[in-house]
Amino acid sequence: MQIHFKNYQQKDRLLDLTRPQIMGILNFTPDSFSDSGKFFSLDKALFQVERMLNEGADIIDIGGESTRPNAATVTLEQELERVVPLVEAVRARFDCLISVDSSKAEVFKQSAMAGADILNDIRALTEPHALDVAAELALPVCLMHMQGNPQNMQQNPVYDDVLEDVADFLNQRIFECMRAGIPKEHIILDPGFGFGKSVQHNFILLKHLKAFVDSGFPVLAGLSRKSMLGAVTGKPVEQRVAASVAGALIAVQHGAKIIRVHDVAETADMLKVWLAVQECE
Ligand code: 9MG
Repeated sequence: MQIHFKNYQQKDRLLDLTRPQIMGILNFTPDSFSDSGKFFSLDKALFQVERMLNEGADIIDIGGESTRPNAATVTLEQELERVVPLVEAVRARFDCLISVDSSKAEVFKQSAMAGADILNDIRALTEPHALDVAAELALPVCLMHMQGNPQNMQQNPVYDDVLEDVADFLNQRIFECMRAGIPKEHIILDPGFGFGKSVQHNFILLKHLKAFVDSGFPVLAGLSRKSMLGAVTGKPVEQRVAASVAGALIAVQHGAKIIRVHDVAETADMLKVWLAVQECE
């Protein structure tokens, strides 16, 4: 499975999904990359990008809006200020694939002009103009499921049947994307672990991830350090590396093609072991 596309500069790009890809997370938000709580440090962020690439990341996912439960919203101006210069700086220094984690049409547009390759949207292109801009940019898009929004999503998530409800939503978004002119071959699906789901909902989705893989679309899984792992291990976020790697392995084993992670080195080791098993007789 491969996604061929042209970036904004009309350069040929390839998202090669013949083996699972590691997407390294770079949240460029005040809690992660500020100097004395006020200024963002581009140098620190670039150092982190270089480290993730050396450790085995294939894609760097750059976001300027915290999507944690109850996170404050950011304005368009704040998000543009955070994301676009960083995309530009990463593009100037590294030949990796860059995804931009946003929901805003203007952030997608300016990030693509700065060199981003993939649009990663936790709101599945439901914000104003996002669908049309994504279609114009003709980049691969990741459509994620979320019930509610980051401010209220964990209050009391309810589903008739979590697998069916998530699949119905994603099918509807696929339909809308294709109607807007986004080619089927550019669509990536994501059930959205932790986004408006109870611990039980998340584990049902993980156990049955193959149902999404069987749709034929590449599947992205983001479990890294999430509270579903804290719920079963009893560990705080900074001690969830092993649980995150275990979750990523289960996702890959079920056919996920992109794994979104904080802990790149540990995930890369896991993938090497997984690949060795795939490649032997
Ligand atoms: C931005 N972001 C945070 N968690 C995520 C997840 O699970 N999937 C995707 N696609 N993006 C995410």
